[in-house]
Amino acid sequence: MSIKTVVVPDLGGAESVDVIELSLAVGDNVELEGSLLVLESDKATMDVPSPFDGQLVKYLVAEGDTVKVGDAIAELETIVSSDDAPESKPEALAELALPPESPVVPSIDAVEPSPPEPQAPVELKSQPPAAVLEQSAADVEEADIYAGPSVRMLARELGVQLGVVRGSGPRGRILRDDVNDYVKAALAQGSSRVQTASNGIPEVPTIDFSQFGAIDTVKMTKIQKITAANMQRNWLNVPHVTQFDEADTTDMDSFRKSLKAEGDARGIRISPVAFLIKAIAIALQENPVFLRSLAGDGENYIQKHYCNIGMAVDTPRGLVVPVIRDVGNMGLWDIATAVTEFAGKAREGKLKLADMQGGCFTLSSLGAIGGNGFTPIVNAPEAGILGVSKAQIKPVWDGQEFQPRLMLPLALSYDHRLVNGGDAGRFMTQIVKLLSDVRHLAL
Ligand code: CAO
Repeated sequence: MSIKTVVVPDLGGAESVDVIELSLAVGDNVELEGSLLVLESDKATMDVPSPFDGQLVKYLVAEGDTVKVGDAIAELETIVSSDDAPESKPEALAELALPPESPVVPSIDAVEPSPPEPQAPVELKSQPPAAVLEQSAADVEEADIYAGPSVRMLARELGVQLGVVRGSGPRGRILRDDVNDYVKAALAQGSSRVQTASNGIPEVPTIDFSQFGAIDTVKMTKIQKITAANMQRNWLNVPHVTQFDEADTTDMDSFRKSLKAEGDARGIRISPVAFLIKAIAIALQENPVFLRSLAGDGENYIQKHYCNIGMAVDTPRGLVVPVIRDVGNMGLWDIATAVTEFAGKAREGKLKLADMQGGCFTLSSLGAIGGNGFTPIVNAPEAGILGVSKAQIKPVWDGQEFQPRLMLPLALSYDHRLVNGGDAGRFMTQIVKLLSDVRHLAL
């Protein structure tokens, strides 16, 4: 027996990669090709396999380290049969270096893709009934899940579908502890099954539509699948109430148009969405009940003291929600810039996962598309979402006569576990006031 150093193998073209998971504990035995650790480039994750049967002496790297080809990553004590002693193979160390042409290590691009950028991690902690959690898993395919091989193996052993487990690692990666926590939470909820296909809700029948006419079966994009799972999860978990109102945006629209010359000079286009986000930020700060999320333990709620607002963006690949951060401290021009940048990145598929995390409240504006109103689904664990439809000139009675006014339809959906009707009424009334007289936006 002797101690060998294992080095980073060929990375399939990536210059440096992050160590995202150490698969073993010191003293663990590992078989040939068993996972030693998991590396991640910006495109993919790869499992570094052990080059022989051995025992882990120590890791020479830690989770979060960045490494490159040839860096030492671990020391292994060989466990070899007498006819395969390392002494008989003086080139053993060279073999361990796994040169680029080595067939033992897969190319980094060929392994497991990183998660789709717009994926928000599926939340466990604020989602109590295991039975309800079970539903969304069926909608998220294994390949869409961000977890390393050893975590996948653990999940398989425990019968957990990773689609329902919230990842607490970097960029929402699912860690071993997340799987263990999920099982503990499921057991604590009295569920005898961690995961099943159905949760007591009558299933929609699967129909062979081709019997009625020509059809195509089209593969859903990752974004579509994740959106479907998230929407179902939110719809099933959140007791929704939707409140409607209209804001008179005649003056706001005139003011917005009056900013056009200055906007052109600054290279910034101010759309109604920037005013809406500014109004929401002010209303959130004055109605902090909308900055709450359930803690998930049934005992507490989290009160946030920051103000990040998500903006639903319609893209060819599906719906994504980038988050504009710290909006409370931003002026209209800054918000307008962020709206344009995020909408552009969203449409070009360039959003990073971090761009879509940390939201407190969401704006869904269909104003540029049309419609009188709709009931948006709360983006749990947020407490509320404002749906905005197309502003239209309507006759409004001013006490003496009808005036043509540009009326903006608003629909506020909220989680009635966190927000009462009175809270929502105050929030909505303030939004209407801010949009109807934009001087209040400056106060
Ligand atoms: N009423 C009337 N007109 C409106 C309006 C409203 N509520 N909101 C925007 N408009 C106008 C804008 O003023 C602009 O016209 P001008 O160029 O003449 O000023 C035009 O519509 C186009 O706006 P836009 O789409 O370029 O930009 P935006 O800032 O209004 O919206 C964004 C940005 C990202 C919110 C939007 O493009 C988008 O993707 N909306 C869809 C969101 C969505 O899918 N929600 C549903 C989620 S749940 O399924």
